[in-house]
Amino acid sequence: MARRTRVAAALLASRTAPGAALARVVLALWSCCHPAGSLSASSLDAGERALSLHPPYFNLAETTRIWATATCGQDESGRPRLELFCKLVGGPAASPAGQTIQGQFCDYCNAADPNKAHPIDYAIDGTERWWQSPSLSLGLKYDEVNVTLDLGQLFHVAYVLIKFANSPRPDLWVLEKSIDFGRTYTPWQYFAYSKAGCWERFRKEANSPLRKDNDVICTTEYSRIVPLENGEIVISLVNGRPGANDFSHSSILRDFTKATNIRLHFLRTNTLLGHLISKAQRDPTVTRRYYYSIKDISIGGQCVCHGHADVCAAKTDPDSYRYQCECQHNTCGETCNRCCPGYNQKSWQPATASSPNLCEPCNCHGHAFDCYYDHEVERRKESLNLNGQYQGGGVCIDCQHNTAGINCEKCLKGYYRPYGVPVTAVHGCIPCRCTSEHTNGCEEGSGRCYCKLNYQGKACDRCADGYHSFPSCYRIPISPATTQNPAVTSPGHVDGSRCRPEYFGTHCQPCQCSVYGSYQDTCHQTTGQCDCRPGFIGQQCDRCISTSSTFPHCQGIIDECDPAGTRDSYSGYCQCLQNVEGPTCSICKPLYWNLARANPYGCIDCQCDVAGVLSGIRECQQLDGDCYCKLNVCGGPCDTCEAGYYGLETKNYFGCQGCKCDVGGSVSHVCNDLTGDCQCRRHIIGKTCMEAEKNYYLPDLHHMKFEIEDGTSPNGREVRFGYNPQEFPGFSWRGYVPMSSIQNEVRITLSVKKPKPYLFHVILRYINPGTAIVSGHITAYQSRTLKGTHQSKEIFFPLSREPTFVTVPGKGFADSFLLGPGTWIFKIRVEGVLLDYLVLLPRDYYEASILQFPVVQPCTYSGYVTTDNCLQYENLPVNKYRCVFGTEVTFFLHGGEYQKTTFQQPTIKHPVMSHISGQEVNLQIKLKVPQVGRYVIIFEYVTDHDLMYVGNIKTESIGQEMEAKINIYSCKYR
Ligand SMILES: [Ca+2]
Ligand SMILES: [Ca+2]
Repeated sequence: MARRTRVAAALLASRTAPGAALARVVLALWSCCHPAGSLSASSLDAGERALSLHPPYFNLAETTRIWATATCGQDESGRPRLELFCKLVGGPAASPAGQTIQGQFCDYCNAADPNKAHPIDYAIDGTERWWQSPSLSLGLKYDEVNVTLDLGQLFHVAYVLIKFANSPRPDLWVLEKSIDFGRTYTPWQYFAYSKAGCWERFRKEANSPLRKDNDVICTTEYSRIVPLENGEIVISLVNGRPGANDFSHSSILRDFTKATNIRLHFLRTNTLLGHLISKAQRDPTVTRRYYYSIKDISIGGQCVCHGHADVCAAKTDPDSYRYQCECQHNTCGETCNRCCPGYNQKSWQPATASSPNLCEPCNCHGHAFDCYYDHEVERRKESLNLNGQYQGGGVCIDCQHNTAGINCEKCLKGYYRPYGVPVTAVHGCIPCRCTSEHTNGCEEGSGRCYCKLNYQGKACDRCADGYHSFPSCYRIPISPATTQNPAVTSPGHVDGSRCRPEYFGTHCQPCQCSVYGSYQDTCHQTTGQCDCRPGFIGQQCDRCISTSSTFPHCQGIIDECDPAGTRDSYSGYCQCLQNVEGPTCSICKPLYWNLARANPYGCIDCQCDVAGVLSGIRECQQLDGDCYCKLNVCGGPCDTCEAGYYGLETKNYFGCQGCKCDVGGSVSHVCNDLTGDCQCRRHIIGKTCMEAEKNYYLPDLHHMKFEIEDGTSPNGREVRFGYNPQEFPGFSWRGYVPMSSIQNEVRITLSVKKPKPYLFHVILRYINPGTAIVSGHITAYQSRTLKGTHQSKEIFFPLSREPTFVTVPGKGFADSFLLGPGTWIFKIRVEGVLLDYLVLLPRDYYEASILQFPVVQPCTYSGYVTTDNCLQYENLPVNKYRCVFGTEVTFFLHGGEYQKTTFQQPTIKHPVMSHISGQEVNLQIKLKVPQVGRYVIIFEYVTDHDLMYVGNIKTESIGQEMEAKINIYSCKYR
């Protein structure tokens, strides 16, 4: 394992950080020469908000659909036609493009000619082109023309701006709106040339002041004949009205401005001295000058979001609504016109300037996702809100987990919630332990069965008084003459003298302890006093101590309740948060730990790897969250095998197994922690590195073995040899050579394939069946000519009737033969032993020279693996602490820009690490802090730079920031 340098940066206290919070560590690396810049990791909400929200205004006409009932240059069915028209204004010089007829400037409309067409689209196209209606020369019916704009959805319209083109503004017309997508229209504003016109046509007083938010007025201002061209009409639907300054408060004005469609209903064209020249004369030289023309229509509006959205964005997949409110305040719907599912504790209302009218979540105690609002429930104060008050009318829908009730606060019939189990507990409602045919469910808290009329007993497994023959339990006929059936005793009696636990007194009356006020349903044997919870008194614990409280809600803070684990002490006993238990809510439930106020459920989940913990469940220590690891398992969550172990699996009850890597065949004793595969040396294979690769073999100590029976006598003949296993058990190859007076010398020819002279021990396998140590001589030589290579040694064969080995020479420390490459002859002279084979043992096998090589140089980091002998330093293991790997870094900034993190493995001995280069690099790391406390942050890195860098560290937890610096030294060694 190559060395990665670590820097212990700074002591960082996260005292205020809540235990389970995700602390964000922001690591910024700067070159030493750069001043530390500022680093902002979060943008917080800016200041105060208005209570009602409004999306911005925009020009609705840009995206609207538009059509007109008649258009110049096309007939009723839309076919092109040539139409002559003249302008009311000007003389010959007015426009060079047209022609002059009797002193008038005239031109043609033609839908087929792009230069002469005036389709209605030109009214909203943003250019100088214009829409034009047919002139009255084609018929007086063209006095009345409609231009309709379909906004596509409901908007608030604040103003309408119309620019006319080559004709004057209309004499008489109505601006109309629809809020039902064009089915019906109502007038928005009337326009007439004269006050008389207002009255005669619309029964409206002209130019009357705006008194009400929904006044529909008649205006004469915009019907004057001048200007003859390019006149404008500005219609404000909000300004000047009483509610204009407080739009969100005036529902009347809000409704008045709503529209899905807008219609310009033109009734009469303006005429030059119109009262003098009668249209009815049908003089075309006059009437071809009368028509409508519009250059541009703008509509200022905003989405209708009922004050619950300040953004209204275009949708990508348009259906009915193209712009969608981004609803806030827990509202939903295209116009934020209803509360979101689960938020119906109060009735929906639009937001106003003084109140956002938030939709409140229902309190279903975690047992339902949705609810509806019921006015009657609110009136009767039956629905509990999240603050524990009976306010609002939310009724939970589809209570889960065998719960029922308006707030899913009760158990279904046939289920009960034992004492002390909080109402939020997921599996709080458990089945009644009662036989269903004799009972009507059971009591909340105690689970005591409610017996049917003719049954009694804790499990309703006996007949009630006056009934007999369980399980039928027939009624005993009442007869004053007979005594009580002796089989039926008093229900509370046990063997006639003592009462059962739930009964008391001489007559064994039932205790009748209150479910709400008492701990259990047993009472004092003689007094009948039940065991009351704090805040409750009375024999049956059915009254409150405090006179200001009403039973069963005996309020009052109970001192003993642990504030970190208590949701409420409302009913006079400690009501624990979801993951807390105990009479004072001071203990985390099994599988949870770290009781702290900051935890919404009191305690947080144990983070244990099920495969690595002893019990097989995620149980951890209450205070530090440490899991109970199996043997040879480490890491805080018990998710890692210790080095040298593998196989973290649930079924491995005894933890990780040892790697079993062969000492000789593997590189190290550490194996893959999942598969157990060891890292083998060259040409070695197998899970534990014990097999040779194909075409290789594993040499044993005797792999340079030479059989004596293959040798020759001094005269070059083959030796005589024996092969009797009784004489030489387990002989090798063909047999063994008995050395005797008649055969006292044998010569073995062998070849040494070492590249240079090498030291060998010589070992012989033999049996000495005699009665004394036998001595002999062994001589090695290459040929008779090379005298200098002669090496002769005395050899002793101790007594041995079993095959055994002797190393030459056999006394004291072994001496060696120096054998160079080539053919060698070994001459053995001895009498009285049986020889099996000879072994040459190279010195590597007995000297372990590599172990004698003194290594003092630390290995340097060079970006590649060197085979030089160097000493590798390793860091102390820290893998049992929380860590974030470089590969988990979310992103980093480079020169202020987001960049994708790149990964690199510096050498194969390094892990994959996050690669950082350049200056002013920001790295953002999210680290899970197990609990509140003081921590040291350690960074592990590799660098091939010789400079020292300074990094700024900023840690950020909820609302808390801390800063520190680290020095990133050059890291030459690995
Ligand atoms: Ca235009
Ligand atoms: Ca042999």
